[in-house]
Amino acid sequence: MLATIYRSTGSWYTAKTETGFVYNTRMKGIFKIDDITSTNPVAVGDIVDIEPEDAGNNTALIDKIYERKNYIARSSPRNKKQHHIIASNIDQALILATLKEPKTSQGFIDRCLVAAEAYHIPSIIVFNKTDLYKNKEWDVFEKLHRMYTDTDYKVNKISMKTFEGLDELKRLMQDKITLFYGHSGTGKSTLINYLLPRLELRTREVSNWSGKGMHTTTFAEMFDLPFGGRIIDTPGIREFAINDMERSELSHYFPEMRAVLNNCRFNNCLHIEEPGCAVKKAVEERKIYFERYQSYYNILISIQENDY
Ligand SMILES: Nc1nc2c(ncn2[C@@H]2O[C@H](COP(=O)(O)OP(=O)(O)O)[C@@H](O)[C@H]2O)c(=O)[nH]1
Ligand SMILES: [Mg+2]
Ligand SMILES: [Zn+2]
Repeated sequence: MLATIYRSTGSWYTAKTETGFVYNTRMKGIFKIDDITSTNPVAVGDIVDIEPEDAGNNTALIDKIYERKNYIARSSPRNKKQHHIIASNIDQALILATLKEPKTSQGFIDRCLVAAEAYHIPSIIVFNKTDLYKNKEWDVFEKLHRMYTDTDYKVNKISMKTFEGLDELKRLMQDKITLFYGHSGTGKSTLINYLLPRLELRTREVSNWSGKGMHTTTFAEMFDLPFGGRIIDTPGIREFAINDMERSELSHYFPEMRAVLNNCRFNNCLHIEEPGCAVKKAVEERKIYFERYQSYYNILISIQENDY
């Protein structure tokens, strides 16, 4: 029976069948699916075959995990070489940002975009709390809007106070699996509470309950949207694994750099001081935004630090 994993709590996984039936599932034996060292074999978003076990308890065994279209991971705090897969089969990442109370830095947005690019997931940048913006914030918004749409990212603006932009946002999310991401205070919970019907919210409260003997190793959780589609919430995840990226890979995850880097004189060009660098030339000619190049440089430096 085909099912999708909605939640993982230790060795148990909540799976929902195509007809909407929910099972508590476990792995049948141990099997390896990806060629990566992962601390968790089953992830939220995985499509699996399940075999119902005990009708009274709604339990089932997972027979098979289908190949993942994509996944996001974070490195394990104990061992940087080990990965914890947060979620899989994602259609798009929604990066929630704010320009006031609190202000999201451009650097943070770019790091999110790079991580999503590395995992082959398209991104939408959503600026929340527009009700708080004054001239100063609108100037920043216009600048960022131009920069990111020029780089072919979708940019939206919403307010959870005035409900500006929410219909358009729902249209973008309809029938898709959207991963929610943003630093705390941006209004992620407010937006999710608005999108989900009451029934889904109740499961949300239950799943966050940390009782005796229950491990709250829930790093991601999927919910059905009433208008079609699903969202994946990532509570408590501060950053996706960007730190195991090779320095030479980084520019490939900036679409505007990816478009020109084949013209660099050296094929191992890091686009810093090398002669004949097509990326730096594009920055000088203002074909690549200097601010994006700056983010590139800052991330590059942070990768170098991780090497030692
Ligand atoms: N003015 C204003 N406040 C908002 C908006 N959205 C959320 N907030 C407030 O921002 C604070 C943080 O929201 P929350 O949803 O908890 O953020 P989270 O940390 O991302 O989950 C709360 O006090 C919300 O009421 C908005 O559009 N406008
Ligand atoms: Mg929250
Ligand atoms: Zn170069």
